[in-house]
Amino acid sequence: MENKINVEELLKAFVFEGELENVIQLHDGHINNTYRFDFRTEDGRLNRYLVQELNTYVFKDHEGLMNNVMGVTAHMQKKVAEYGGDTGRECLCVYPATDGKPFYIDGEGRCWRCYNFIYDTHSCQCVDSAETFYNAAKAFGKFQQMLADYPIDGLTETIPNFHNTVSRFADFKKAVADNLSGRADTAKEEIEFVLAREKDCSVLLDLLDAGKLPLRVTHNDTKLNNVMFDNETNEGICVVDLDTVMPGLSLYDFGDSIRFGANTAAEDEKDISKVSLSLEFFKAYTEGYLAAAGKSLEKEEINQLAFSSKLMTLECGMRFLGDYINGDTYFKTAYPEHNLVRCRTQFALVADMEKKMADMEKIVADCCKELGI
Ligand code: GN1
Ligand code: MG
Repeated sequence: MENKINVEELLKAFVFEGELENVIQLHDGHINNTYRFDFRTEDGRLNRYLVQELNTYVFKDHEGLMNNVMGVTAHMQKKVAEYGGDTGRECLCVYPATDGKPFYIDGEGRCWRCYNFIYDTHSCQCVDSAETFYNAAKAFGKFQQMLADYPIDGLTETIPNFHNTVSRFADFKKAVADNLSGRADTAKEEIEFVLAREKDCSVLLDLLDAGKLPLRVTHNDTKLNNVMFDNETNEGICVVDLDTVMPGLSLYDFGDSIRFGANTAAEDEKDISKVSLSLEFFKAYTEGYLAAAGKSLEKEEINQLAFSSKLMTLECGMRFLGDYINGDTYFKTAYPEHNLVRCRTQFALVADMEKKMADMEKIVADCCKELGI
């Protein structure tokens, strides 16, 4: 579905170079609306920009959020420059609005921001080879390393309790009790699946409270399609979608990557028999991630890698199901049962991970041995 946008107004809101040739909507995420603006300069160059409408229903504090994004992108720009990388391609950069603010509020109250377009790259909607997933892992591992010395206290929580699975579980139970859409009856089995796993929800938070897991600056939405891959080398060169960069656990990022990328089926596959955890892809990601970030991880972070994959999958499934029962107010959906279909793939994946937990743990242990961690 294309959204109506006021291009004329946006042309005045930001500084673009050249004559506008094209506006194309990109359909990658479930939350924001993203467009590519193409301009032609007088000397014939093609100039592209990424213009994005922030979903302010989901992100209530756009100023705090853009403050995070400005800080984090400036920090990464500096790091990339230090190692002699290409600052135009290896990190995002915010182009401020003409009034100097990092965002623009249009006449209808919609919030917009403008980023550099990362040339000669593509995103992937599913893992096509172990190598691609290995490269994604290295990119997220490197991202974590680049932000390791970023001051955590300077970050606003853009969505409070985003990966607090205990509070997610409470929200879920409330959604079932309120049953705003009247749909709870159509998802009895799925609701039971979640309720039976309550005790999993507190495992990581208990370890955090006990001081066994460190709080870090994390991405918190490490879907495969949030990495841009170089068209020639297939290296993951830039991590995008920085709206949820906040203090968190490294395990949230690892687990969410596995949830999306090591699934043998799409997140919204209707045929549940196609869903399973690919141990090959799990191994590839674990190798890439530990190679990039392993030496800076603490023992308990490594111990929980396999479990975090299951937990993040359960959490996401619970959010999809909660949204279905709430009447689809959060995630974009293409048809009425979309969130129900999505939660079913997540729960099928959780069930398969439960069967394969010992294999996953062994893969982590073997990788650590190989890398001398
Ligand atoms: C959303 O925007 P997108 O599609 O990258 C969501 C994630 C979910 C994901 C599920 C802010 O990510 O938390 O894991 O959908 N982002 C937000 O596909 O809620
Ligand atoms: Mg995204």
